[in-house]
Amino acid sequence: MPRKVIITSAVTGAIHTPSMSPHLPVSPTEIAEAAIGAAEAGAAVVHMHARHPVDGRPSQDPEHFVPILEQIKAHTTAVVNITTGGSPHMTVEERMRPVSEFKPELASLNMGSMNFGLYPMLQRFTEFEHDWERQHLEGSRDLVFKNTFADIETILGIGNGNGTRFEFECYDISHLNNLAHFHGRGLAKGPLFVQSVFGLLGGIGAHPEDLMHMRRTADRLLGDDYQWSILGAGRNQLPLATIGAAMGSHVRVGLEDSLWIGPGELAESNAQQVTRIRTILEALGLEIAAPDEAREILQLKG
Ligand code: KMH
Ligand code: ZN
Repeated sequence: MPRKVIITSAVTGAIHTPSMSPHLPVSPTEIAEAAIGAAEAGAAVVHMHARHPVDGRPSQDPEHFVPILEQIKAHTTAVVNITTGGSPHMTVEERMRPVSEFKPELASLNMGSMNFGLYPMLQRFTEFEHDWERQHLEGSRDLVFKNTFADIETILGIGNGNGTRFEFECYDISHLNNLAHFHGRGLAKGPLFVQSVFGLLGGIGAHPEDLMHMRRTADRLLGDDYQWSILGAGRNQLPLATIGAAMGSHVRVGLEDSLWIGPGELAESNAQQVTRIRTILEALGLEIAAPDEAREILQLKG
């Protein structure tokens, strides 16, 4: 069987704020429609955050997820991947709420604590409709995205108890070491879905050498018990996904990770980014995984 590439679309996230792009999905209907559009364009997995319906700030209140999840499930068979990262400004307890409530087949799990520098975006974005948006960026100068060993173990315990498997977010080499530690203890179970995150301030860079180093280290530590996926932040999204896919990875796109479709050009939708990477993958002779094929590759409960 030819290798199939899983496209994940991360549709809104908690990094970008509503004033940055008119195309960032904010209301429950916008977020759901963005996920449905991404799935129709070829995303097998949709990675989900919710936002407060009044001012668009990130929210982990399960009530804010309900209308989004209902619409996605009614219109697609995509794998729904719910965040446990929430926003780096939230407590870990807050971040876990939706996964505890909805017991999804897939959830994100951040594999280490780190600085999370969003403030460079203040150079590009200066006008904000809501006060929280500026504070969100300014506050990242003195922010630790907390993911201690105890936090990770707690989230693994919730997932393992509910049949939820994980997209392991690895922002640096040390996060692969942490993942190998939990894998060795039998708490993180293969096939591990390793999401290598490149180009966030506080994590590994976005040079092809960084990508190679991640790949070599993952191979050494995890052997063949992992499925590799690539997430390049901002302008790195398409180049790194393309390099990774040519080397055997799955790919993640979406407005959570990049607002852009080209230099200085805002993406009009998540579906546009999915279509762009899909075109590149197909030009490379690669096939796109359908949702049930992604479930098989990642051994999800369905
Ligand atoms: N925002 C991404 C860089 C999460 O939701 O758990 C990683 C992420 C984290 O998606
Ligand atoms: Zn996320």
